[in-house]
Amino acid sequence: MNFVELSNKYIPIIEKELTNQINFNLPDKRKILKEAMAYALLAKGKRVRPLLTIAATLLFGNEIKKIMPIACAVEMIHTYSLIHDDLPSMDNDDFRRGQPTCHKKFGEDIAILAGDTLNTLAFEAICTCLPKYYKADKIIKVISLLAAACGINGMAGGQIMDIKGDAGIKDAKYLKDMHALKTGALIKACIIIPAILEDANEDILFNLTNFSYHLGLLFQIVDDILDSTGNKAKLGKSPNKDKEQNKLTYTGLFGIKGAKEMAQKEADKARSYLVRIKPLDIKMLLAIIDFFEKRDF
Ligand code: GRG
Repeated sequence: MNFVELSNKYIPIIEKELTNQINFNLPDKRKILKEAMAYALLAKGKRVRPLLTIAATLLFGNEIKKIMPIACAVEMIHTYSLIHDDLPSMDNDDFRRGQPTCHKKFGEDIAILAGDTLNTLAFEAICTCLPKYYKADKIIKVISLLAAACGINGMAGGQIMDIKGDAGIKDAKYLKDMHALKTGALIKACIIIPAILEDANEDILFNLTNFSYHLGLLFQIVDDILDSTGNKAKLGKSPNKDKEQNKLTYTGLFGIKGAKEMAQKEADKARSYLVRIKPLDIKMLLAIIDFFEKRDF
């Protein structure tokens, strides 16, 4: 099974569920907020975080309908982070997911609210849908883990390190820590939450935690390479932003060749932790590592 087959099989299910989750019937001005949320959420994303969530669930042979609230929640949170990251006060991007950014289309005020509302809708979806399948103590654990992955010790923490850091820092540890938080924490949550819901033992949790750490770094190193080498049509976003904004990046610090070697090492490390949890069915996660390594969008 490769990533294209995975995407063809599961993305329609993910997008149908996202559409259902956002299908509010609103009689008043809130309609425009819903429109902005749907514009960003239902645009053409790769859906790697919900795919990871499904892949981690399938390790345990679970039915995917039980994990769909989490798959939707991680995509909503990710989309909120993209909307806010694109704002003029942050990365100031005009183009995302193959279309004008949310604030370009709707204005900054509505884009900020669309991001805020996707963030809270993620947790609402979990609280509404998960009790059908899991007990309250597990759900609280999951909510706490996901909230932490988005907060000061996760995505928002990584974002501030990014905003306040620059290419002059030239510190590989700072770069790694920043990305482990900014991009890696949510990726890790996509893997660990299904494992917790399915009562994975300590050994499996240990290997999945290490796997997801290296997978997150791999994703980000390749993202840095694509920012230097990719094109707008394929990426669906503007390239060369990192250089323009004097960002601290893997390519800036190690060059494109060096960054490619690092990506390969992270992919190998991710695989090495994954094979330790055999005989669980790791095929789908292996296909995701391959895609992360070779992707050009
Ligand atoms: C605003 C709190 C806050 C955080 C923003 C993750 C993040 C933090 C910003 C995104 C900026 C960015 C381009 C980070 C690099 C890695 C990344 C998350 C890329 C975009 O994710 P993809 O490639 O996008 O999965 P699609 O559109 O395919 O979902």
